Amino acid sequence: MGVVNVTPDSFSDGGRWFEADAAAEHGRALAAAGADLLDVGGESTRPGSARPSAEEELARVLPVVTALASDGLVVSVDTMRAEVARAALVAGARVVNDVSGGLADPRMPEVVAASGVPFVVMHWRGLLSDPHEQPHYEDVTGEVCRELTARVEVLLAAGVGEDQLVLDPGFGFSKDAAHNWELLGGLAQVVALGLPVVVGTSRKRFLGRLPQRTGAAPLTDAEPTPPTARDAATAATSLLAAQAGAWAVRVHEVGPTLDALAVWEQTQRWRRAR
Ligand code: PMM
Repeated sequence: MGVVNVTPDSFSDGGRWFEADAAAEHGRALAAAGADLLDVGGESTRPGSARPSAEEELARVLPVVTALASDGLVVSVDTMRAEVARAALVAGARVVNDVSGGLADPRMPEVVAASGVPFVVMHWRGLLSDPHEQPHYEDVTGEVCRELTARVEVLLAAGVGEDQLVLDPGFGFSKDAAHNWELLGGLAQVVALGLPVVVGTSRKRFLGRLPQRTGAAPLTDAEPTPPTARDAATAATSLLAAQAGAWAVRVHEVGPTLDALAVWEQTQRWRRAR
């Protein structure tokens, strides 16, 4: 899944693709590099960023979804608004990706249920209410699994089909670096819930604080590397995600992840050949 952020303020690619034409061109480049799915989003979830109005979000997202879908590319829309999801589906999107897991907009479940498309249900406790939230978990992986299961039950009761549901543990959302590392190590538990799983670690802050890069211990407040310097670490997390059984990884740069997956694939092939 290649990331197409049509936002002026996303942490990871800082507004580079804010113009619709540039964003569509970027989406085409990600597809040409091997992305199977293009995730188009018009709202930054960066802590403290102001929400765009629904009109503004629609104006950002729709031209890009239309352009990419009319090229025959498979598009998901990254939105917490039912209205934006509905309009994007009409414009040709084939997947809805909601970082609130359907919590932010009470009308989201009915839009998703009526469309029958895959729905990515991400784990996030905080929504946009408190950018400085201090997440607390006794057992992050277990709690994420339980909270995702609770979302699934609500969505099924609202008429969303089980075959539509895709889970995402929500790296960096209501989670600090230690939580992210523990969750990455425990990803197989999320996969064991039995639904397809998306993993979105790409360029996230915890990957910018690897000790050999910052010269500090992993969980300190050392100055992180810039987001664009985190693609090798992202390729490594993509490989771990694939090995744990993830269905998709959401990445900004497709090449390094495909290389990492190809390395694993080759070893599997030779092992099978023996
Ligand atoms: N992360 C971001 C945005 N959307 N969607 C899913 N399903 N999973 C994620 O982890 C996720 C997401 C924030 O990252 P960005 O600003 O680089 O897009």
